[in-house]
Amino acid sequence: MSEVVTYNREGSIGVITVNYPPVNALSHGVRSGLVAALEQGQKDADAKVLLLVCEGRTFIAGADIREFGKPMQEPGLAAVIDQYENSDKPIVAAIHGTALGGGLETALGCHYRVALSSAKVGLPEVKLGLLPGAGGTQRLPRLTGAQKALEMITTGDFVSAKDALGLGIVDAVEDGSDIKAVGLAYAQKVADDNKPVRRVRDLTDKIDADKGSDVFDQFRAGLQKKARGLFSPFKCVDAVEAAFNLPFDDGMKRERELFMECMESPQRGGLIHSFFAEREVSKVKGLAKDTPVREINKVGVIGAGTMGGGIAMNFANAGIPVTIAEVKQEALDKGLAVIRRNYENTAKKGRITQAQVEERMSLISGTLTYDDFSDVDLVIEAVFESMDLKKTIFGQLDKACKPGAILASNTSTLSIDDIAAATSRPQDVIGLHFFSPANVMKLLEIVRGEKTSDEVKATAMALAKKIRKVGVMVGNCYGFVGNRMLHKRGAEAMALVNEGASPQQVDKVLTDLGFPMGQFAMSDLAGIDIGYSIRKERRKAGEDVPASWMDKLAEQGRLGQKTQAGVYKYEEGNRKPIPDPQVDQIIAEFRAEQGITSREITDQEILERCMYVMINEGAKILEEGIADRALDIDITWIYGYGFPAYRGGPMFWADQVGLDTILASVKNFQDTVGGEQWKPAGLLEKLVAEGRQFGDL
Ligand code: T1G
Repeated sequence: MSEVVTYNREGSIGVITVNYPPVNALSHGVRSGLVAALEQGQKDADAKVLLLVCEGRTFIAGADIREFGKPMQEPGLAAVIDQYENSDKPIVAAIHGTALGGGLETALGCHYRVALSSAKVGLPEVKLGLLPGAGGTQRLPRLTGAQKALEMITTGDFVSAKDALGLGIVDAVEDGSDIKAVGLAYAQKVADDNKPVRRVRDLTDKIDADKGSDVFDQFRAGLQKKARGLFSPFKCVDAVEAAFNLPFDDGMKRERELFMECMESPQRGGLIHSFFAEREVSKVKGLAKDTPVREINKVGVIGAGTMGGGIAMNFANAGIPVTIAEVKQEALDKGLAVIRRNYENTAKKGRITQAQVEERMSLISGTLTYDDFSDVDLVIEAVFESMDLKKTIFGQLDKACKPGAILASNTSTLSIDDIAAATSRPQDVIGLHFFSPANVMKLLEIVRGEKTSDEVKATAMALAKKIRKVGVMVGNCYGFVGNRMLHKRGAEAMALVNEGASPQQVDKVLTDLGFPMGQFAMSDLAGIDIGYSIRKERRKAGEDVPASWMDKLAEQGRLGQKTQAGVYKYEEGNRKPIPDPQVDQIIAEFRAEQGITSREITDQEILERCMYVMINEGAKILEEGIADRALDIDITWIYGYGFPAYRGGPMFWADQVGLDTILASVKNFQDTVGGEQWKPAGLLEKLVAEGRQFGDL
């Protein structure tokens, strides 16, 4: 008898119970256990109806993703589900938590489905670069019709139990939390009413209704934009369409073929790496799981600008009262008005209700004095990048805030240790680096200072989860992980334009790689003045920062999208970057001033210089322990800088390209381009010498 799947009978109901923590994934053990338990139920003459139910926090949450890429062990899931569907005794699936992927497919192989009202169902395989490979693309549309099946399968979004009932995916929804009791009651009713076996595969009305529909081509057209660069969403449409053009068994064969194409796509590896990496980053090296965490029930934010406002919204969204401090009433009123406008825009899109707008606004207040921070548990400073100003503010917070309050900075480049040194409690100082727009971007770069206590680190990691961010713990250095690598890429992009490339050529190489926008379009979004003031700050600090044609843009008031002209020009109300011959002229004049003769530059050189300089810097960041693991860098770039998740992040991508190839190119640029950025990282040389990868670290 399998350890993870058991069979017993309660009255006339044969109960098949899966118990394989944490999420009852369909490992080989669970699949073979399901078959053995079914056979027991079939043989049990006193069992009139069978019930499939799971222990723990959820119904089956899918195939065991850890088994992907390994040799497939029989029985395969499709075969298991076939046996359930062909049972001559009705089988009821009782769903709690999340019935996902192969889990929902298994439930669709059963004859009746009952769910708790708190449950969710979904086919999220597309998020792993796959498609439902055990009948989901053939059985789901037989219940929901083409449109909804395509929506669920191409987005992978979960559906609530209530909506699943409306769509015919489940037959009943019950309140409460005791799924076994709900399942037994429903199965008893099936037995008492002598309800027949009802196989989803036999349902045809929804298929007939949508046969020949152009909904499939509409979806393909829509995916051109929404799923740019992705492989599996298009295969999902092909598979669902097969359900409308082929008999069930042929549709299943077609689904299998398409599933295998997705399995062989490199995107599957990238997306599955991203899935597990996102979960691994929450386990910080050297931070014990049971490190005490402080309560964060009241928060202060300094600065009601774009970042401060967005940061405050995260806490209000999580139900935590937040007070924003500003120096002038006018700036405070403006900041609060922007927040209300953002919420009302979200309500207009139907994503929240007006009542929720009011509820969240009621959690946000303003002040002109730090005295109002005397009882907050956390303060986040979000003022512009000036070390002097930040030191002044932290000195004042040190006096105003209660003992045990966490003092955090949203700085994106400056030293957390220097800021902490302006207080008497450096152990309570940490960097909480949000990304713009702060209420949207999922990444929270959590910067530990030399003296930051474990309790404060653990509190910051827990807080990230509470405000629905992906928290990545990194060490303190200029630009931390994300911006430090971005600055290297930015400098190479600038150098490539100085030498002869055009901004749009560089940006196209990056968007073709899968970034949502290129280096220069990003500068226009962030504001040319941001980089300009940082360069000025660094020159003032005596650093040798090279001349830049971007400074000329700033000095001519071309600050980017906000002035409808930066590196690109923009039409009123449109964010589409349009190349501007005036900028080509400015760049040509700059080259002449610098005595540069421009040359033809290939896309491949642009790709290598923009990406390999980042990889080399990433290796230095790992060497220095600023990032503990390559996956910390991957998640930072996926959730903070739009690196395509289907490539797994920069370090995972580097392993796919081949570290020997990258090292050879780095060494070539060390000779031809020069500069510290092209000095090969010791770690990169070591890994190549040992034939290892970043993923092995
Ligand atoms: N396989 C293996 N491990 C899994 C897993 C899975 N399917 N799902 C979760 N885990 C692990 C996860 O790594 C973590 O481990 C722990 O469980 C808790 O997860 C044939 C091809 C279910 C909504 O895509 O979306 O079926 O870090 O931290 O926030 O068609 O996990 O503790 O060691 O995420 O409460 C389709 C993926 C598979 C669902 C729970 N299924 N999972 O979220 O906890 S493909 C999915 C989730 C498939 C068939 C195909 C979420 C969750 P650790 P967690 P959570």
